Amino acid sequence: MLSFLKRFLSPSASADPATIPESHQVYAPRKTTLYAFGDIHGQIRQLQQAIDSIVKYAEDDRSAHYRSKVVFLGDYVDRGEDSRAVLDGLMRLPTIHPQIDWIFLAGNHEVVMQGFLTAPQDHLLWLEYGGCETLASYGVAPPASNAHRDLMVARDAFARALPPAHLAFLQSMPIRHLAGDYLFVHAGLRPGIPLDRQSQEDMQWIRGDFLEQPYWHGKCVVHGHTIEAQPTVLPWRIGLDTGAYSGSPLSGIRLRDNQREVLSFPCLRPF
Ligand SMILES: [Mn+2]
Repeated sequence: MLSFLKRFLSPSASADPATIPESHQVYAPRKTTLYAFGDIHGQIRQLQQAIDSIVKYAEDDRSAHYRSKVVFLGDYVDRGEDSRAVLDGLMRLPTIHPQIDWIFLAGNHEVVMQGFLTAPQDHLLWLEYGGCETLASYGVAPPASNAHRDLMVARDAFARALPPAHLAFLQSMPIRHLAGDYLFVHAGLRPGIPLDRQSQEDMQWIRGDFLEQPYWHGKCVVHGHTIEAQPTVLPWRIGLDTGAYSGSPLSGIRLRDNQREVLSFPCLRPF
């Protein structure tokens, strides 16, 4: 009772950057179960398992009078074979399961994919980092070379093949999401910068400067982007990119009150 009262009076963990709270002091919003999933990168079968599992969990949430909110942490496309199917599957979720709140953050791969559509010459890296697999999933041949003319041919074919609803879905994705003591973002945050002054580039691309030193950002940061062998569950950050595209599990987490449960969906295809 005392702990409930304490939480009621002071519902959020400390905002002092020098003080990292204990895990049990970090709370999901009241009466809401949060779910988050790391980088999917075109792995439709693991995504489907994750969705089936969430839908079951959400029934439990409902009977316990909790709302269910699911945050996908970005990087839906590239590297894996089924980027198109992954985007298709994700964008339908709010219609199929309206009882669940669905949030789809933009990862750096979603940014670069859209960059290729506007200025392919400036986004050649996309082709090296899995963009050719995404083009193939839309039935588009990769550029024959990096010559401007070949790039424009591939870009135009991609623009024709990409359904307007997919483009609108990509353009609608927020960069970050706040819920209780948790901040969801694709890559991480820059230490020493207030939450409302973090740059979009850092939130979608940062690695070492965020990961190397424990730092309390005023929220526990739930992120993907940098592959780790296991989900990393620390008081100040939760890293969920376990490299699903390379035959490893797709990782997620379930956050309710001050409890944390790791979710794991193994690769089913031969690798
Ligand atoms: Mn990624």
